[in-house]
Amino acid sequence: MDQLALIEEKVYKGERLTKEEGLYLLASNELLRIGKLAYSVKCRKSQNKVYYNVNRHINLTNICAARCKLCAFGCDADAPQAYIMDKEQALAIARAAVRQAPELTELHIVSALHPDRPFAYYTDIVQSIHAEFPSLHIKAFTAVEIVHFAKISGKSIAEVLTVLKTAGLRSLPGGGAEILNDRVRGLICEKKASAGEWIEVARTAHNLGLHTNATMLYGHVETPAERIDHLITLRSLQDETGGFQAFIPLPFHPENTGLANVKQSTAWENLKMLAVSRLLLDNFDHIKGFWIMLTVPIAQLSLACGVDDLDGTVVEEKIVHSAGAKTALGISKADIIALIRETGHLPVERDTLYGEVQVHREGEAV
Ligand code: V47
Repeated sequence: MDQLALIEEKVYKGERLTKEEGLYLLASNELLRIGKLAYSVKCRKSQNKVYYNVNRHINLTNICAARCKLCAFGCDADAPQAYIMDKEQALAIARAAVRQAPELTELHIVSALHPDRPFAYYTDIVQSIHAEFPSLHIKAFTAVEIVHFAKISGKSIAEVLTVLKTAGLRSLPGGGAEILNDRVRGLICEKKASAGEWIEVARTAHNLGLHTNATMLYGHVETPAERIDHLITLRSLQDETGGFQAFIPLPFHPENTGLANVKQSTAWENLKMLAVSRLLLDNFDHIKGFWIMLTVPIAQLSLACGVDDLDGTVVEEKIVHSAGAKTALGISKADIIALIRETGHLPVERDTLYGEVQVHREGEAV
């Protein structure tokens, strides 16, 4: 039996894959077999459903003290594109978003690490949005931002999260994880939270009853082993807390970053990474194919490789568009439903915690 057949047998029996098996899969070019295997896991977990949500991204500021090499969004305060929203501007975006899409369920709020805005600036915005739109789920602040808030406020991570939770924060997005390895972080994002700090925030959030997502930014300076170690680190924490909802592999976009010479990952590599993530992360319910970073065609193909969630309508994306992404800034609900339907899956609008908002059976109006 070849090694892949042994891996297939393990997966069909529901057995956990090892680091070595993960490395074998990453190095293999049998994409169709790997994709099919990952798809069998997806079907076990979410049958023929594919999820999306109606959301809106808000980035409060791009002024950043960390200025990571991987990032084209953050800038200095005196850069021509520098901006920071005040509370009224953030509220105005939330109001406009609800006006444009009354069915909006989620605000995804992340920002740069502003050098001197106090913690109260962020809590005030969360509190004000929550007061005006109590049924909107506020998914905000990456673990990296939480570490920054702890530093500027002198509070512990648990205190920061508790204050934000009281203000109306309901869950955390998965950004800032990059590769959870300090060698890699030293090369691509040396000034921001370490791997250990990122993990500590996720653990603390889960212990406080806040669900989080996890991302992996790949396709820059990391080795295959560092990618697989990243997955296994997340899998171990998920065994401990069960607090992760979705895993989101993010292909690196080099344009306008400090790593502009890096060759961007290909469709082949992206699909394999999604499939391998589905196979290694046996304790994650959802693998998200973020269409904005993958492109719509690859996101659609990813539904045959283990992905069961395409993220949302988004409306306005800044982070990866600063780095050369050519995808649209947002997508309509009708378009996302149509592209899921075309693959033979059942489109399901979800809320942030995967509660089903609307199941789009064939022939039913959107
Ligand atoms: O944290 C930054 C990444 C992330 C680049 O949790 C880049 O539901 C590619 O985390 N090329 C932000 N990626 C996006 C993110 C996210 C997106 C959608 C859904 C969720 C979720 C989370 O984007 C950053 C960083 O890892 N990023 N620069 C770049 N040049």
